[in-house]
Amino acid sequence: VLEDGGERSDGIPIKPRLLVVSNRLPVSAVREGEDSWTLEMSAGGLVSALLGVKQFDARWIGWAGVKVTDEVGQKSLTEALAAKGCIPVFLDEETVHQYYNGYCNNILWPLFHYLGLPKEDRLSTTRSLQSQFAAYKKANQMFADVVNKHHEEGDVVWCHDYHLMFLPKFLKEYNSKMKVGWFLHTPFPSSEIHRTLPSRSELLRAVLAADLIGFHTYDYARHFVSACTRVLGSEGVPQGVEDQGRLARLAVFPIGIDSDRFTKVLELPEVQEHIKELTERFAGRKVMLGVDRLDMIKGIPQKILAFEKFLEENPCWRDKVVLIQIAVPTRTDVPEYQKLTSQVHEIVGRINGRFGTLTDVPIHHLDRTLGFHELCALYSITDVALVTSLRDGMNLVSYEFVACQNSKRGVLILSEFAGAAQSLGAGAILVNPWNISEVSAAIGQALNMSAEEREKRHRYNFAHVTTHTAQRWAEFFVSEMNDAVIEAQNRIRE
Ligand code: ADQ
Repeated sequence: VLEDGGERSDGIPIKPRLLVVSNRLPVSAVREGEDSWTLEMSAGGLVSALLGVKQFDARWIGWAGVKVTDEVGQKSLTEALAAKGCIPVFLDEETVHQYYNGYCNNILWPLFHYLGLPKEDRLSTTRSLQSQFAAYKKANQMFADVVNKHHEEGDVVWCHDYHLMFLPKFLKEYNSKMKVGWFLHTPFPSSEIHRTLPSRSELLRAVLAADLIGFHTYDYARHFVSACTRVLGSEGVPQGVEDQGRLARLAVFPIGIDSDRFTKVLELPEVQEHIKELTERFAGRKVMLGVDRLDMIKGIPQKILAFEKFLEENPCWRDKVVLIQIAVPTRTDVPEYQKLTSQVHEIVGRINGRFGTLTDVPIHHLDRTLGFHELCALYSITDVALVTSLRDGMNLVSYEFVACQNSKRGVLILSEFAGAAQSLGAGAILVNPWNISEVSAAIGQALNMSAEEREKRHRYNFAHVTTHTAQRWAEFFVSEMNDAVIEAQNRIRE
């Protein structure tokens, strides 16, 4: 998965070593025999972005998404992953349940996306919050143990996301000189939301142990500083946050994609073949596309309801437009996600029943991951992409769509609550995804847009996507981190 660093003849590594730490490794492991494994790439924003990062000698540390308790299994999986530059953290079932399904997915994820804390009866919530928080800390400690074991002097450790907010603190407890950065891929919510969390102070302090803290947008960084000043009484300064006599640097690093990977793949004969097939299949119809993990933050029901409204109000378009919604199921153990799946199926079934004919339906809904070639072909034949996240840290699907649109110049309808609205806003049609009428009107505007206008908007977004890449994002973060560490050392000397 990750490229080898290699050495110069004098033994000095060509590329700096980077330890990327995230909850999940970029691969999922499936056990085939006692000591044999198949490794499959997993879908997701962080994976897509870091695949584009080639300038470091990177190791990736994380959970392989599988329960392995026996020694033979752990050893063989460690070896299989090592060949891909990956190092596993083994989490037991109870920890996964309490830390991952519980505190991460049921508490932090909804809270950071403004969906609030769970609404069951308060007392049981408080009790389960306490045990899930304990499991969260325990899991973070397990990650810290593995990182510490593999850390070599000079390595840069880059911790990712809300799963690992305690990691900077635990790593610094092991070794105060370790270069530690932390980046949040989700929004950081308004301090008024964050302060409802019972463990609000501990979480903030744990993150503040990092040398550098990064966010996708200024708003998220501002919310974080407000939370620190209001909850901890720490001081916001131009470089970051000063807390208990120590400065944690804060900066904004909007993520991007490896745009070349997308533009190049479109030239491959097999992708051209896919494009031809899809074009023939949907001839005479405009294609609208949604690609999302099936998650409540992605606003999939809202998007489909807006499409229904559009069909309702524009009968002339009924047999001239199709919505393809690709929704890859995630977190399938969590009841909320199971409910969402049924809800989406129900709405799609109803609309297809209402507007479908014997030979065709207006919505093609797929509950699965698409291969990279298939996905790029689909992006490239799309006339209108619909990204209607209720909240989204950035949203890379919008970037990927733009990267694949150099021949078609399709239109992007983008939620104003996605971080990407701040970078692609000038080229996209921005919408409030909660306002079904507004989204329906945007669909009409996009489908009827003149070629000239589409060209202008596409050019703007394409220039952004191809210059603000994943590589640039990572380079910028790591170089800022080196600066932060040097600055901190100078301060100690003074
Ligand atoms: P995600 O919530 O996973 O990421 P997003 O940024 O849109 O959201 O990335 C999804 C990725 O998964 C894309 O690369 C997309 O191609 C892929 N994907 C989704 N559905 C797929 C399918 N059915 N088949 C194949 N591939 C599929 C989190 C945050 C985002 C933030 C990223 C990166 O929630 O806001 O942009 O991290 O920081």
